[in-house]
Amino acid sequence: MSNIENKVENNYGGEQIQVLEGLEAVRKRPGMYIGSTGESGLHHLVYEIVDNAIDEALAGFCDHIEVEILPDNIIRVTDNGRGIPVGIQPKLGIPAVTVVFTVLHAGGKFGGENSGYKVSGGLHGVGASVVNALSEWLKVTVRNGEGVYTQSFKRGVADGDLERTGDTTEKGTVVEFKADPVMFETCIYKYETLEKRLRDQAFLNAGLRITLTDSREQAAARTESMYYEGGLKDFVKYLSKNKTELHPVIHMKTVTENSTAEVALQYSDDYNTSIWSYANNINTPDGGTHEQGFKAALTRVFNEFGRKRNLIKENEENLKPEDVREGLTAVISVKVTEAQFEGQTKAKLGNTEVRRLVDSMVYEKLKDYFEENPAVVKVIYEKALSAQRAREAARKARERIRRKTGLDTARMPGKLADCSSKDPTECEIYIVEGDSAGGSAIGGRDRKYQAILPLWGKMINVEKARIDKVYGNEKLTPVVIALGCGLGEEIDLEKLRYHKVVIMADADVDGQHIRTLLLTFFFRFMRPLIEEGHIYIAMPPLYKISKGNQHRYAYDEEEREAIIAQFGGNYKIQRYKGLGEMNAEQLWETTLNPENRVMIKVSMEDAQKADETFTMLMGDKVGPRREFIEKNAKYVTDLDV
Ligand code: TSJ
Repeated sequence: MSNIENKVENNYGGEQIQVLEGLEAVRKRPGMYIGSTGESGLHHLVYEIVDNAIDEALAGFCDHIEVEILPDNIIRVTDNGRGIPVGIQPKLGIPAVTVVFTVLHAGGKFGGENSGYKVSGGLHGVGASVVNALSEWLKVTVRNGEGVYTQSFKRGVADGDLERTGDTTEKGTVVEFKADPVMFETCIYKYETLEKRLRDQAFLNAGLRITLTDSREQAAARTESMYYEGGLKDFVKYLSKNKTELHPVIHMKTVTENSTAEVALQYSDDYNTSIWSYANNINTPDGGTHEQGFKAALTRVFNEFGRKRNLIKENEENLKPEDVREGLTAVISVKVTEAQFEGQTKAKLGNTEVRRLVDSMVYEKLKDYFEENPAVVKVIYEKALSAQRAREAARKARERIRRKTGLDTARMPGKLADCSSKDPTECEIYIVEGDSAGGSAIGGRDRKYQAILPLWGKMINVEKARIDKVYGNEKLTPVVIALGCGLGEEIDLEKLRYHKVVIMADADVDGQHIRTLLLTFFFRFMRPLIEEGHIYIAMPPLYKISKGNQHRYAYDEEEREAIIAQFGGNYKIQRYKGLGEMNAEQLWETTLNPENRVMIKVSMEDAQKADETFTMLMGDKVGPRREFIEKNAKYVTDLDV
């Protein structure tokens, strides 16, 4: 007979048998209680304990929570609250703190109406007893201003009674535990994972200080103190720290008898939307009724206020939800007595009453805010109306391109020097940056199957541009029309007019730039062209070495030296600074003639790399760019060494 059953028979009454059965249930099906026994489940243990301390903070009795990752992946959570009650719980005849750690679903509930717990953040939680059951050992220390009490457990079973070990004037609770390696696939905590969740909690609970410390390795010890007096306002500021904000953060809050709703929002010059929502301090990545209420009210306020103030003219359409969300950063937090989490991952809020709660708050408060802040109204409406125009322009541009595509040469771009063949499989198009190279290329090509399209005007950064700018761009539109296959979701390779699309640009920095831009464009908007191997990069030579009437071309220094060695003395060497320096004949010989030319066939990997480099170097985020520069600067020094 097992140890546990012995204890049951010898020491415990009926209530305790239930306790042990509960404990065994947890250890038998841990996933049912903490989601998984992988990394996520492991970290869940910490959240569960911290959530209990946060409840004490919500009740107004605690303002500092310390989370430590100690050597051997032991976790210690300390708060400065009242201390878990140590008095005997009448029903079970054992101390309340012991109940918390041994009875399933006991966490926070025994406090009753007068405990000061109106809304509990731990509702999602499964209770400290589950953490206890899944820990090799756990130790709790309570200070209640009079005494110090401790009790230890092994795999959820009390290792002795609650003991009073001394006197104290201090108050607080300390819980230390070591996750049971028998139960988990990994017992190694990730600092960043804990940090993310704890920072969320610090933002969601204004004025609460949460300290995270990792002392597993002395040399790499780290600590962070997270404290945000501004709460959600600071959260929004933090989320938009790399964006250019258009106005100060707008904040609103409503408290009813058994719920609260709070929203902070700000528009930036960004084109993306980032909405974060929480219910009872738990992230709801799949949204739910609080998000629905928010979005509905936002659109309604924009349209009603806009009509009233004639910001949206009579003959104009209403703003769509996506128009009023462009550039928005928002955090929504609701607290309700009984949150219903829906969906597979319980990541969506289901409480129907919350939709109205958030909707009417956002509607009323945002309307008032608009009435009082005309300067902000001006910039926000400019933003939303320009998003609306962009949406409309994108639709029209899509239609225009759709109409223009096809084999109708009359509608081909004026700059295109088309080929005479109409068989796409043998046709090639050279996309050439700049005028003089374009001229030579037109003169030097084989006009039967080679088309030349010189590029003109200002190229846009597709990374920073809105879709309509891409569709309408003067430089890209001719490319799309000439290729004939459309773009985006409507792309149709059956209509592709040239099976070889060759990007031809100089070997210098500017050439590199236009190559990257075009590759990124193809990758983002015409990806099948790359996947099917239609995109090429021309490799014009860098040197021309002549001796008498003999000419040879070199594509790099090594080749140049080899040719010079062959020629012996008396040679002439010309370095091409750009394609524009070659005449038509030279261009044919070096770059266009299939017999001599060197081209690179672009793979998805190349394009992906161009895209990534591009996102990083041209996007809005400063961090990755600095990282890239630092990393590459380091490579240089590595080479130097
Ligand atoms: F997870 C946990 F339960 F083990 C745990 C609880 C862990 C940590 C780190 C802290 C806590 C906790 C619980 N901190 N503070 C409290 N407070 C109470 O349990 C408490 C205290 C007083 C009263 C009262 O009505 O006087 C009621 C409660 C629920």
